[in-house]
Amino acid sequence: MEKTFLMVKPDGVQRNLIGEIVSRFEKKGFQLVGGKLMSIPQALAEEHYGEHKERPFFGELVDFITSGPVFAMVWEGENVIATARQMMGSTNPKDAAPGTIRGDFGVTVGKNIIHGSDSPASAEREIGLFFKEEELVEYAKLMNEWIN
Ligand code: RTP
Ligand code: MG
Repeated sequence: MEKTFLMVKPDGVQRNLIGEIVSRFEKKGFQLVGGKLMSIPQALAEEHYGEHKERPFFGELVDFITSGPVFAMVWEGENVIATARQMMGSTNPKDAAPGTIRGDFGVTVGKNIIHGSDSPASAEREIGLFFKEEELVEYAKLMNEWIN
């Protein structure tokens, strides 16, 4: 079953949005298989956002993501990578549709509340960066029979 890496960014934690965000993915029908509140070390932040190293906002991005605790999660489900991105909305909250997380709760691109892997390759890479194998829990939910 497909897995993705999602993370409530420091602004989402400060604004008490962890529960709201977890609730949206639970209600959608995805399954939480890993989660932890953590502070991101500088080196991990730079590696996580490595694809943006040459961008002018890289320094700000790393400073922001290390500025306070984040809630890191792994979610599982059919097409969860692409569907989670849709549920998050466009990168810039000004373009994000109402009903999406960024559309409902965000204002500026630098503080856009949530991160989600953008492809199967990044999901695998990011899960590996943030979670040890033994931190992920495989379990059956009878309710999934009503979804899939
Ligand atoms: P993320 O990686 O955080 O899930 O966001 P994303 O895929 O939607 O967007 P991405 O292109 O990967 O950009 C990563 C984060 O960089 C910040 N950003 N700032 N100042 C700017 O023009 C700018 N552009 C991007 C955003 O916070 C974005 O989430
Ligand atoms: Mg991205």
